[in-house]
Amino acid sequence: DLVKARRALLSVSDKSGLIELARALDAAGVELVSTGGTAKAIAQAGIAVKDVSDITGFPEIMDGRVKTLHPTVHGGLLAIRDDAEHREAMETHGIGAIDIAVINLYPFEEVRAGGGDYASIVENIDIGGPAMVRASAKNHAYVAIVTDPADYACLTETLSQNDGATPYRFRQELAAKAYARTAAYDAAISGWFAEALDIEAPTWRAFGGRLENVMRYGENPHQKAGFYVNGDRRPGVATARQLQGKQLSYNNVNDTDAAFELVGEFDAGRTAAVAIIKHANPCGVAEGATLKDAYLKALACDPVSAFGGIVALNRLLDAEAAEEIVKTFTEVIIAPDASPEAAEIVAAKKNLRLLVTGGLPDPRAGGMMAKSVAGGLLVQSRDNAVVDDLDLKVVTKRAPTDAEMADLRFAFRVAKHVKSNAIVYAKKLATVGIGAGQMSRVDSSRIAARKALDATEAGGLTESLAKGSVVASDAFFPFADGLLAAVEAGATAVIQPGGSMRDDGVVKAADEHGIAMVFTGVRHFRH
Ligand code: 93A
Repeated sequence: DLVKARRALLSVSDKSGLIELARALDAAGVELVSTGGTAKAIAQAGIAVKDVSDITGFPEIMDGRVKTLHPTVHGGLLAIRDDAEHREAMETHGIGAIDIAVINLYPFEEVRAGGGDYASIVENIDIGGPAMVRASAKNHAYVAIVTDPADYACLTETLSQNDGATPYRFRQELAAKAYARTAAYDAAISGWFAEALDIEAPTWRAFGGRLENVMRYGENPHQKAGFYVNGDRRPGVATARQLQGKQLSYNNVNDTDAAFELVGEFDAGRTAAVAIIKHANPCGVAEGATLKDAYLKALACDPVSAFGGIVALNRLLDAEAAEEIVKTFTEVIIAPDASPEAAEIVAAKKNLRLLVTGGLPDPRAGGMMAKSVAGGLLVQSRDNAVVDDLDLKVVTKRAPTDAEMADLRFAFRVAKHVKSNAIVYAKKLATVGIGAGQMSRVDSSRIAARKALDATEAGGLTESLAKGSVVASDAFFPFADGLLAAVEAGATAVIQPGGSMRDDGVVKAADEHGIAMVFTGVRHFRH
């Protein structure tokens, strides 16, 4: 199953690593055939190369739209070498076999992400490239198809280890990768159309993505995992620069995403904000005069859970905040940027990953989210409702004070990012107790109250942190019990969507206890 490499076809838009590869192939005695720009680059480096027009006997036409779409090329890629009829066709039509294809496609994703105009995005839909990739991959019994410059070194090494030939298993693996690439490419094109035409449902096609990173394992060590990116430039885990630390794990990426999306809710011009995340739920979130202030307030909410957590900041990480964060064992820090002093402080912790994104994600932006279920994908538009845009209605006799109102907005902003059922206690723009992921709302209320007591004890305080706090609920209280649990803990104001059949009873219970309650009219389920 070894195939001796005699002839290679190279046609690449991304020319990185090209010359090195061409030189190695040439030295291994492989004949090179190439398209316009690629051939030019190879020839300029002084390496012998044939132009594809020389083998097709046909010029590149229509601005290169038609250059390799020719039987000489596709016959050379698709021929079954030990089939008598195929061999006869090759001889009759002067078709030479191609044993290696090195192809990367027109940069559709990059041009789209770079905000190219309609015509130039369309022009960057590669037709001939994917046709050759798919043909080569189909004929992997004979052809090695390389679609990623990161695999060039592996190709030359494999050739030198096998006396200038490629093994079957190697060609099979390359074929699998090739189809993943063309699938992702078409998914990106379809996703672009859907966005341009404002068709929402079909955008699930945009979830093809490109394999960015193979992880050591998935959620658990016996699961395999990879990180696929789809070209969306939203600041966050997919586009961040990792300045230091170990490779991100599957859970790291999931948690870091949750953390950064949460701090994206806090306008950096208005306030400093910090979120600490564990298992994709916040265990502490706070606004502060400075990041250090916000971090300490967030940490105080649940210092036990913060151990081994992810810390997200909405502003440039400064030295003062970095010094505090490194005192607690932390897995990842993510921020729009980091000062050189802060980066140096973090550098003392070799394993701690530091990611910088260059900006914050826009919480109001559209876009689609997907979740896999048995047999398919569930797709929906992003929850881009922001409390500042909502028509808040006071439904109790007592209206919230200004301080309560600020905390209510804060708490509802956080509740959006807590797994349902979500109950968030907040005071002075910091969470003091969070109840997440319970099957009954009253259990979440009780857990959040219990966490507030724990935080009180951890802080060595005498008065419960829940006293004088406000409470946010991601969905309406179906009964008064959840509200009463909050009242008992010492909360004075509540924010919730409203809309229950029993709203009247819940509002009445609030009035009886002098609670101020606000309806948002918008629900924030998150699962
Ligand atoms: O315009 S195409 O869709 N038509 C073709 O026949 C064709 N053949 C190769 N694009 C085509 N290609 C692409 O050209 C390759 O996929 C590669 O991305 C690029 C290389 O062109 P050059 O060698 O001129 O830089």
